[in-house]
Amino acid sequence: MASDERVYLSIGSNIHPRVANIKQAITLLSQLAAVNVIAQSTWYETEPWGKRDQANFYNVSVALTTTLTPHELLMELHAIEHLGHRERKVHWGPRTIDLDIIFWGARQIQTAELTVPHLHAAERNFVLRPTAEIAKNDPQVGPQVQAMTAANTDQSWIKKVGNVSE
Ligand code: A4P
Ligand code: MG
Repeated sequence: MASDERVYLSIGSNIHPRVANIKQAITLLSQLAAVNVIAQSTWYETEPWGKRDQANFYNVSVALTTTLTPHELLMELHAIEHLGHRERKVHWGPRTIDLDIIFWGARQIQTAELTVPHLHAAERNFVLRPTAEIAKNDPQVGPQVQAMTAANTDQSWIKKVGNVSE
């Protein structure tokens, strides 16, 4: 049975078709027997963060429970990125699909391959805004998002997308 500890992912794409790329990733996630997707934020279009001379992103956050270990979930996320034709060329550069683990309940994880909370979560509107929407009532993650949001100085724009057609 899945633990009631909630895991939050940030999902992004800035290569056409952005919506289809993200929808495919969420479908593949929800098809994993060991993963239960329980919430999805609204859709946002966001200014590229870090490396600004690239196309705008679409970003959403999702909440899930899972019986997988953090390492096992990361391997599944890489497999989904692979199916989404993700290529690792430029750090913070354009990508068809990117799935990052932002929070894992109250856990602090620091291994060679995984840092949770995500290293840049506290500095990114495109992570904090959608995650706050779905973490409000989570006693483990809600307060973390609130504290990060209060201290966040990110100036990048982020806007809700009413009609996700592309
Ligand atoms: N890794 C460590 N911690 C984590 C974690 N919490 N979740 C390791 C996922 N992966 C984690 O990632 C490199 C390695 O990070 C992984 O193999 C994993 O072991 P990557 O996705 O292959 O490389 P990258 O994308 O070039 O670097 P990085 O640091 O992951 O970039 P980010 O942080 O993913 O940022 N602007 C907007 N508006 N929206 C975006 O979605 N995304 C990025 C990418 C930059 N700017 C953006 C957006
Ligand atoms: Mg990544």
